[in-house]
Amino acid sequence: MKKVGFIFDLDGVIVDTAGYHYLAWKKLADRLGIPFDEEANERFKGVSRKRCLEILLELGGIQVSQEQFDAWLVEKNEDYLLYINEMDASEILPDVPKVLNYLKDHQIPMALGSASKNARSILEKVQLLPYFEAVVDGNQVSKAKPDPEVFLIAARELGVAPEDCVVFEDAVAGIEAANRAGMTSVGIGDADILGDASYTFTDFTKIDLEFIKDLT
Ligand code: B16
Ligand code: MG
Repeated sequence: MKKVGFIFDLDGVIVDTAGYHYLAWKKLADRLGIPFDEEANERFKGVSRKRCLEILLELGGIQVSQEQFDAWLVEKNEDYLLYINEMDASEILPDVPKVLNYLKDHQIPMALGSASKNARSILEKVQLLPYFEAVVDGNQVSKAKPDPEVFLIAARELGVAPEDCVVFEDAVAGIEAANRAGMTSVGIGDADILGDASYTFTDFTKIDLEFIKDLT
């Protein structure tokens, strides 16, 4: 039997931390007088923290020194962590454990592939860290999605060939990264937006375990 690996994005796939990112960015935006709403926050999904701040400052037409830029990155993350520290297993998105438990029971290796530098502590908070053989996050990756780097590192750490990996992603850039890595891509969200994915589901409640079995 060929060895397959499953790779999961974090925000928007396993948990919905976008709301907490929004609250933390909104606080900074309000303080700087930059108009920022949930629609603008859509542009931040799957994007690195540094790139998010660059976009925010572009929205406000603000240019700052590297020192100030770095200080605001720290400030935003400290506010974000106040929310993350309150997270528990109740925040795992519906039916995600159904799929993770199936894979675990069948000894199919799993990895996380996320842009977040807080990924490991979020997994710990929601008690899912033991499920993952590899956690590849914003600390290890130098090229952001849509570059396939994050998923290629995850495949290497799992010891599985890229073409035998399946990626679950909610962001367009993440689907592109998975496709460029030569992996099977499963889009979680709107099929009209994630049209380049090999398969799409609105959420995990729509995923049948027969579908997972067929991919293994
Ligand atoms: P952090 P994902 C991404 O998570 C978020 O979607 C994105 O909004 C965030 O800016 C990025 O992580 C970095 O997060 O500030 O915690 O390093 O979808 O790649 O799991
Ligand atoms: Mg995501």
